[in-house]
Amino acid sequence: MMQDILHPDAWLVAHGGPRYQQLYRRLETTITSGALAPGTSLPPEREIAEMTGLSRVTVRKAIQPLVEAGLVTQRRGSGTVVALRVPKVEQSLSILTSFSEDMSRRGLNASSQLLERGIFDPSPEEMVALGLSSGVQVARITRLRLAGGKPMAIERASLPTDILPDPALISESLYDALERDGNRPTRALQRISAINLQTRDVELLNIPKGSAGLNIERTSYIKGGRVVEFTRSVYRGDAYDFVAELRIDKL
Ligand code: 16G
Repeated sequence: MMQDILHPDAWLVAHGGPRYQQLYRRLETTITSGALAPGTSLPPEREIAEMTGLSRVTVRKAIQPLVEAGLVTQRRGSGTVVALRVPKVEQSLSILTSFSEDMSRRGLNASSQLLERGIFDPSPEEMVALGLSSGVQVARITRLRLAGGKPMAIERASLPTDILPDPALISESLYDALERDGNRPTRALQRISAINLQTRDVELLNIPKGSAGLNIERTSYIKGGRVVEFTRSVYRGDAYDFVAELRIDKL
């Protein structure tokens, strides 16, 4: 199992950024998705280095942020263990759809109001999420998303500039544009948490101050494992239903 998780074929891509970041993301995804159960021991650094073909220094650099994020704990003598209480529980979504598709499935017409778009210097969060090397810029597109003319969500999408060289060209659906270039995501990880909406957000969404909202963070991948989208969204709490199919683990 560890062999499968760590084998570079499953996660290492040529232009996916520094290898320690790629290994970090692989381990983070495996832990937060529940594929590595709480309490599971990670192999010793030396073995991870062998399985991945990376140096021990690189392996250590990948594991350190997992310790800082509270996803694993390290104790002398017992090595590195997946934390018993992983900070956020993640539900896997069965279908990867765009806002436009979600709304049309509900019989609503999707539209957008542009808040910001262009090429910018990336924030540290964007650099890590998209695996950007230093000195590289990022494409951003921030939109108020409406359904049937009613504001539903504020979405801040960040993409590598070789995937989206000109954000100004996105007029309707981002995923349609990515699809045309053969870069539509095939897999995504999504984190959802509750928030109390900030003044600016309630104004944009046109709902009462103090309303509850959903904070949704989506990291999307294309075939081959490269991250092509990191989007942070704020949804009206009453506007989005999130359905996950659950199955018993093992009989
Ligand atoms: C969804 C995605 C967002 C994606 C957008 C593309 C969530 C939480 N987010 O809203 O990550 O960028 O769809 O929509 O579901 P579009 O193709 O209609 O522009």
